[in-house]
Amino acid sequence: MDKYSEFYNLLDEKTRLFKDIPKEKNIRVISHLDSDGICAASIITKALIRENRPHSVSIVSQLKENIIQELSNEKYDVFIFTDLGSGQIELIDKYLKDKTIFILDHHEINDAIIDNEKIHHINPHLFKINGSKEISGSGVVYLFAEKINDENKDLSHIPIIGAIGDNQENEGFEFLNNQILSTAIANKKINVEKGLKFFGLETKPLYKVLSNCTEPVIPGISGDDQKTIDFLESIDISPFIGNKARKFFNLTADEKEKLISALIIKRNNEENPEDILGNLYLIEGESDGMPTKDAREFSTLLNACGRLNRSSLGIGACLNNHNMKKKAIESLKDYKREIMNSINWYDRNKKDTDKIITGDNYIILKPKDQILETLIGTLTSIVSRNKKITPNTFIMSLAELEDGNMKVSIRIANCDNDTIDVNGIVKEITDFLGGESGGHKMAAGAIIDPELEDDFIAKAINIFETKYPKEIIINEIDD
Ligand SMILES: [Mn+2]
Repeated sequence: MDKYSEFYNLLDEKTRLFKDIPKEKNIRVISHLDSDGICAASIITKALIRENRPHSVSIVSQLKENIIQELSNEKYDVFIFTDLGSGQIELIDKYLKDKTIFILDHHEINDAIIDNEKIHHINPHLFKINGSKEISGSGVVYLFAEKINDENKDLSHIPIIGAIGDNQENEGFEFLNNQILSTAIANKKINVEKGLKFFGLETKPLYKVLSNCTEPVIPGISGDDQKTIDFLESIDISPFIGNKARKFFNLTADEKEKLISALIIKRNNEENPEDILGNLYLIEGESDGMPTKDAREFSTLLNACGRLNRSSLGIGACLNNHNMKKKAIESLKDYKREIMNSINWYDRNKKDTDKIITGDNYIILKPKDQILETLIGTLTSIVSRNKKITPNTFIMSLAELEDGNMKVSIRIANCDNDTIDVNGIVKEITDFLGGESGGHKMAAGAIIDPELEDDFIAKAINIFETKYPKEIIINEIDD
């Protein structure tokens, strides 16, 4: 039997066990804060409503030990963890003994593999299926929901939004995501079109979409509004009607074609001039020009709701609750404002050495409680993309969390050196000082005791200066 059949068999077996749970049992759902996690929560919510099963949902940014401990005090017998849990299965086993647990996740399994009559663990990694590329958390939940009730096929577009949120789309999807996509297309939930793959095509002015686009680059246009406007006029496409900027969907079919050809010609010295074209995943039934039309923008919308602690609006938007969808879309403004606040904090405090420490090859931000805690990683990433910062400078932020812990985020500015591994750095420090860490080579983070702040910074600076001295890094680039 191949790995996929084994995975589907496990889903069959676990849904049968799930259906045996008495209908009156109140179910506790815990999901992850990002867009995939919100998609996962939406699918399970709708599936439970369809089964007439009472439930309550919470969204968390990390499933930390204290959260699991608190859950053990709640009067629920059945817990469903979605898009998280596989890395905390030992803690779940420890605190939620005697409870019935379903873990529907796609993250790496760090701890021991536990699967017994109480803990039902569903994760593609159990069958050597790559959960970081082949299926998202919401995808796992969707397959589970589809087996509970065939009607849940009307949710099949949601795991596509989740998978895009988790960066699983790359000129199409891999096998399991593709199976789900086929269901979504067959059920008229998604329409896949080839088109310009620029972000914001549905909602942003066309000239802005083009000038903002640096990946892929459009020579002579990227980064320059005026040149973009001139370019559009030169091919007889008016960027404005009156003083209102046009959006891509406002163009006629002829204009769209003309634009695409002109962009490809502009890119004729690039490696793949046609790289501007890709799959667009358009949600059926959504209006043109709305952030809920294009699955990529929908995913950003959900992420914004999560970061603003308004996940319920994201769930409402996924489940097509008109009012909540409207509020979710309105939240994008607040999200932009919060991001601007955090960028302004950085600009304002560049010279304040209590708040921002600048060294030869590092910049350390200490916003304390001055920016929204869910945006610490986002701010660190934004600073790391600032072209004025020397490539391969470490950007590290330490900020206070509402729960009293301290969050550390670390990135590499304009990184062009793949020997740098920030996950390794963070792990080395937390192994030494204590705390939980995680991430990958280019982006990592930790949760530490705030009392460790100074020690953490000292140790980090020591590693930046001794392991990655500026001369070595720059010499490596020149090679
Ligand atoms: Mn996920």
